[in-house]
Amino acid sequence: MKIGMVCYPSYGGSGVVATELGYALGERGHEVHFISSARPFRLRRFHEKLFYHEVTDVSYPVFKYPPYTLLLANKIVEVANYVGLDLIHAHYAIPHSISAYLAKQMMTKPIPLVTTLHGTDVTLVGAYEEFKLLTCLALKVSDRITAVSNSLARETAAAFESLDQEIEFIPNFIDPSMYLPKGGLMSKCKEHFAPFGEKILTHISNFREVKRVVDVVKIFDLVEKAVPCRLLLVGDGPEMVKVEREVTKRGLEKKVQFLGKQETVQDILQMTDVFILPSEQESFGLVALEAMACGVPVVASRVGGLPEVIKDGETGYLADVGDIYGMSEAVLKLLTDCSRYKIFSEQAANWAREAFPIDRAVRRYESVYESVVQGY
Ligand code: GMT
Repeated sequence: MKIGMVCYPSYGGSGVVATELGYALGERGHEVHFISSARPFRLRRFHEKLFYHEVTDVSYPVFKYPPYTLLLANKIVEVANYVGLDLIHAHYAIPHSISAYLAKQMMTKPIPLVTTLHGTDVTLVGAYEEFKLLTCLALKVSDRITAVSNSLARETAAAFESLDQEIEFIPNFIDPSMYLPKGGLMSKCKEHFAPFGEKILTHISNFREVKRVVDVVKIFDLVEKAVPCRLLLVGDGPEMVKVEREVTKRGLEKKVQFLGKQETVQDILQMTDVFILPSEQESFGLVALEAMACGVPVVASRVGGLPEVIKDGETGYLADVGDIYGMSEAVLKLLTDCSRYKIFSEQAANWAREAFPIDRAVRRYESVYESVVQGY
């Protein structure tokens, strides 16, 4: 099949899911055409079956903002007509499925549309009622809708009661060969960040408010008072200034390292002892899965899809949003009990492999594609 993959290029799980899915589909003989405003950040390795089509930007005096949704629609038609796409897979209803729908009206031969929900579509509607009709349209015109967690599928069905289509749950996934547990081996890198054998806590995100990165610093401060450790903060985003201020206020500058945006996170995860994800909302939490696959237990908030990803009391611990004491106690439970830590670490690596293997997810997407193409 020839698949048009529409996704955000920026630092975030949905782009990672689209890209890894693309590589796996390419390996299975499909042709995958990424259509985005920039090259998706993990689309680096050359593959003969993978293509990238950049949406051209325009700057015209009457446009206060460049009309990205229209430019994307135009690019989708161009690619679909030229290469003969069989279907479009849009990651995010808003704006990608709307652009795809518009594109379909202009195609020489209209093709099916599969929409995958990653969470923010529905929370956006929660925050801005005016998006409800548009999101509803995006879902209605999709030939199939998938969601990355059960909780997101349920939440979407509840938010759009009038929707006839079923929302199919296909969990996010990892390629186990890319995320290997190192069993806390002392690497050169680990020695650099923790020269006296301190424990390493890590957080990776796009530093949006919803990620509650300031909580990460507060949790670290509590933990560090009991066990010598270091905090690695990976990523960048709107909350960065607040986070830096919190680190300074608490006098933690020498113990907290900001690593900025990183393309591959395996090396960082492999030297991590505990991963912290105290988000306000998280439809899945792909980075928590990546951490577990590297044998790193995760301490996170009990929201959205996180309880489906992290087994509370087996592969990590969950606490209520904002419960920094609960989360710091959970981290300490892991750091102060070697045998508990070893069990959790093994369980995390096994669970990530058993429950979220890439092969299973790719086969599920493939069968969704086959059924929409046949029914067209
Ligand atoms: O969370 C973000 O800010 C990024 C966003 C994205 O576009 O990648 O993440 C969403 O999709 C990921 C992949 O399915 C999920 O793992 C994240 O949980 C989800 N984020 C939220 O629900 C807040």
